Amino acid sequence: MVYFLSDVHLGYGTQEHARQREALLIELLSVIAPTAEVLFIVGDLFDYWFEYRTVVPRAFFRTLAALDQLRRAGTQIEYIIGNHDFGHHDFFEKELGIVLHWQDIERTIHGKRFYIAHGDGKVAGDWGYALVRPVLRSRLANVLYRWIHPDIGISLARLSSHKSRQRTMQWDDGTSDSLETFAEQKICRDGMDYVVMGHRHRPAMKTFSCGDHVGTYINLGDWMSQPLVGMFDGERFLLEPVERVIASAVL
Ligand SMILES: [Mn+2]
Repeated sequence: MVYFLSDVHLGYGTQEHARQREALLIELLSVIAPTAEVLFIVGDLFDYWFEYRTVVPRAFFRTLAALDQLRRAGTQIEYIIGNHDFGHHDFFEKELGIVLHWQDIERTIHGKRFYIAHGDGKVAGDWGYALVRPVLRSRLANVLYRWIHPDIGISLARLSSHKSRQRTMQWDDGTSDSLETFAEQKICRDGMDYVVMGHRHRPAMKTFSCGDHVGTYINLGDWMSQPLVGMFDGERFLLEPVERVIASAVL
């Protein structure tokens, strides 16, 4: 089984809610371990992340340990960086053996073509972010930022993340969905079977038919409103509530 999750936004909200979300994630990671060939983290796992050469944010150590355990159980983990958790360096790769991607990826899974992207920079009205994205992600900005004391640097990352999310929520006006348009292009123009994204904070599963080709766009939603996990068994793609996946694994 191949699993997909995105926009968990660990660290967001009251400490109680953040901890609940984290506990749910950790439970999910442990129940999928026996069946998970691959886990794709489709961005914004953390509400903020900034790491230094020798320091990582302590608030997430439980999740880091759970990811480590899943890796040791033999699951391959690929992590597409989102717009909230771009402060990565090499901790995930070097300490956890998780493959980090700074760009969208394409994979063939059980003969089906997948296009996997967080979705930032694709939403209409996101042009402000499209302009600052290369700056935020630049090597120079990263190096300079690392000169700030971690207690201050990580607080700043947290603060700027809060601003960024307020913006993301404003797109949720229901008038147009450019991620859907993007997905349709990937399916109809590039022949993808599945396009999996997050970022929009609104779950979706929509099939597009073009000629004799049929493809499906999946949006994984977000964990603040309804924690979901995408599951592909080689035949079907399911978008399931995390609680249900945990409950059925326990039975
Ligand atoms: Mn997000």
